[in-house]
Amino acid sequence: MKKLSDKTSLITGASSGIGQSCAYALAEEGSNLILAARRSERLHQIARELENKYHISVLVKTVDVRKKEDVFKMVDSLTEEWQAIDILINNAGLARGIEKIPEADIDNWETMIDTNVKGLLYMTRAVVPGMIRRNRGHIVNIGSIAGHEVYPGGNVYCATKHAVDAITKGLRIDLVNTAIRVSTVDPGLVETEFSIVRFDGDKEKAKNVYKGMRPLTGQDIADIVTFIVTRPSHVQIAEAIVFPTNQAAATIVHREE
Ligand code: NDP
Ligand code: 8X3
Repeated sequence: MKKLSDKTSLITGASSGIGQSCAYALAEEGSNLILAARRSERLHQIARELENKYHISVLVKTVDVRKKEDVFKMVDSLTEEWQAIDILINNAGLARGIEKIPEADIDNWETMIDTNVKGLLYMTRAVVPGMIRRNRGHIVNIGSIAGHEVYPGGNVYCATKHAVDAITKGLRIDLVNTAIRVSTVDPGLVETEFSIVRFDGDKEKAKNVYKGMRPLTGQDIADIVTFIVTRPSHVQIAEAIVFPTNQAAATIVHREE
C-alpha cells in the first residue's frame, strides 16, 4: 500500500538535486506533485518520467521564488483539484560564492537572501493559509548544517540557513494549535549542482568539494524527507541533521588521499 496516495505535494527547486530526488521519492509513495523551479524544460521532462513510471498526476509550475507576485499568483491560480496541498517541501535554494564579507559581490548576497529566506517565506505564506483552513498539512524546509554553524566564507549563506532554522521554529510555534506539522532536514555535504552554482559553473572547483570522500546524494535526503512525511499524524519530527559518514562538522571532513 502506497503511503501518500491521494496526497498533493508541492516541491520547490524540483528541477535538480535534492528537490528532484524528493519528487521521485514522493511519487513512488503515490503522491501527486506540483513541481516548481525556473527551468521549465527540465521540470517537464521530470514530470513526463514520473507520470509514466508512477501513474500519478504532475503539474509543472515555472516560477522564480524570489518574485513575490509570481509566487502568490501561482498558488492562487491552482485549479480546485490542485489547491489542497498536503505537503510543501521548501527546497529551492543556493549558495553564491565563498568570499569574505569585505570582498564579496553584493549581488550574491541579494540572490541568496532573496531565494533562501524571502522565497521560502513567500511560498510558505501563500500555501499555509489553505492548510490552516483544511487543518491538514506538513511543511518540510530544507535547511543545512550551515544553519547550525558558520564556516570560513560561509557568512551570508550560513546567515540565510540560520534564518531558515529560525523560520522553521517560529512557524512550528505559530501552528501549534493546528494539525499541521513543521519539519526541517539539514544536510551536510550532498553532491548535487549546489557547488557548481556556488562556484559559478566551475565544475573542477565544484568536484573538489567532494574530493576523497563519499558525499550524500539527493536520494539519501529524499529518503529522510519521505520518512518524515509518512509518520502517523501525531508524530512531528522537528529536525534531522544529516552528515555523510566522513563528515563531523562543516569543516571536519575526513578525505582519503
Ligand atoms: P541544486 O543546485 O542541485 O538544486 C537547487 C534547486 O533550487 C534547483 O532545482 C533550482 O532550480 C532551484 N532554485 C534555485 N533558485 C531558485 C529560484 N529563484 N526560484 C525557484 N527555484 C530555484 O542544489 P541542491 O539540490 O543541493 O539544493 C537544494 C537545497 O538543499 C538548497 O536549499 C540548498 O541550500 C540545500 N542544501 C544543499 C546541500 C548540498 O551540499 N548540496 C547541503 C545542505 C543544504 P532552477 O535553477 O531550475 O530554478
Ligand atoms: C550546503 C552544505 O557545508 O556547503 O548547505 O554549507 S555547506
